[in-house]
Amino acid sequence: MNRRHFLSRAGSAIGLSTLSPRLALAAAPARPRVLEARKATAPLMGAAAPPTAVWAYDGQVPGPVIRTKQGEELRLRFANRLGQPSTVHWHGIRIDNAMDGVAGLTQAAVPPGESFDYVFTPPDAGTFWYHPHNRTWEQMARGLYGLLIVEETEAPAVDRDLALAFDDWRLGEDGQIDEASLGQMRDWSHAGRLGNWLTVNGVSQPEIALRKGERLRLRLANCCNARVLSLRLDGHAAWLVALDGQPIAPYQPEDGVVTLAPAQRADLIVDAVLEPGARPAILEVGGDYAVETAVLVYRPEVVARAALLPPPAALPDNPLPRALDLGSALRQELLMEGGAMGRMAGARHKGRHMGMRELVGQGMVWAFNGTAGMTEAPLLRVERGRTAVIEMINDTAWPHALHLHGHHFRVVERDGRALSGEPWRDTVLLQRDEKASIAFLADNPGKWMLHCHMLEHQAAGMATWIEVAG
Ligand SMILES: [Cu+2]
Repeated sequence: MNRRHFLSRAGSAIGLSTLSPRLALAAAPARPRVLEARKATAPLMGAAAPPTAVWAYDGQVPGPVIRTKQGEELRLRFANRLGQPSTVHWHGIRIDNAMDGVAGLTQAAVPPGESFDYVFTPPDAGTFWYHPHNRTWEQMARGLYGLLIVEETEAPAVDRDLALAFDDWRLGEDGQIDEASLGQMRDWSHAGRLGNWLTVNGVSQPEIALRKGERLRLRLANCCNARVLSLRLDGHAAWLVALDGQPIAPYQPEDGVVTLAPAQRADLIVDAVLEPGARPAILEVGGDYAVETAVLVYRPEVVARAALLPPPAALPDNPLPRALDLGSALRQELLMEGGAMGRMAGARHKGRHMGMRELVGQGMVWAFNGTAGMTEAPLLRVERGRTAVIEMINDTAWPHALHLHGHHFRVVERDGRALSGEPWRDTVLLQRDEKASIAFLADNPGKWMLHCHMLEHQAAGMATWIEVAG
């Protein structure tokens, strides 16, 4: 009896008597895990203050940490219970194009009340994250984001693996999200929406317990709309072991500072060397300030070690391209223009040229190669298997964080200096007036966005796409 025949008889009296519950369970397709976006509240200002109304995945901010294993299929049913259409983008995953979650490019936005099944197998282990890719500037500002951790088959030996999602919120005096400023052109044409309230995993200045002698893996993710974070763990020499999910040769950064543009991640290995009672902070540092974002609290107990821990080994390699053939690469310039204090006089939008005044009326203030916003044709069309180089020129008075979907890339040139062996990244920070060339192997077919991850810049024109043919 073949399988179909067997199943078709299962409902009959004879079938039922021969079908054990165990077989019935095994035959049922695996139910996907549901990830539901809905309105919720979160105690952003602390337990003593009234909670903040947010939009959240599964009712929590950040959304649940989704943990999976490298090479294993992940099935997630996104259920949209918001009042507006949404999608889920799996940031940094070299994913099948149809699962990339970009509304209007790889899928239609999921209407309120409907759902969409995301099924993909992450090729790379590392620290990734997820967020909407429809009205991202609003939906993320309201709380929709979460971490996606893909575990190595052979994970490094650590006592604890801590994932920390950093976010800055713009809250009013009442502790609620400042809605009046959503979409405000002053933010869009300047640095983007900068918050006035910083949280780590949805909590302001959380205390994280640890014990002397432990080895920690710290996964830091910048989930802010637009703020660049420079983070330093006080009192410890941390090893940087991965950036944007991809392993690097471990090293201890100068001054201990790790700078993360919006959407960037860093994995650190930290040995807890302080004494019980110590309270070192993870600081966000600038030229003349240091803010405590979270505090590590050493517990009275100590983990005894027979010997000092050796420096951490490199994380296992991910299946990234072996070589980038720069000599035969397809090259494309990307001129970034616009914004406050810029020189841009106008740009193409909706198929015709507009002056600045008209552009601003359309909510546009930035342009790539003279065009504001998405175009019918891609910026670049490249055959599968070829190396592509995008020469980015930041001709604006602002930093930008350029994110390429579906691929990791290396920076191969900065301000005219050739670089080799730079880390694989999915997001790169360009300072004002800076130039940087990125190279990647176009090995993932489909339509892939390339945009500024300062979400207000993206919404106001800094968005384009490339196509990998084949
Ligand atoms: Cu930008």
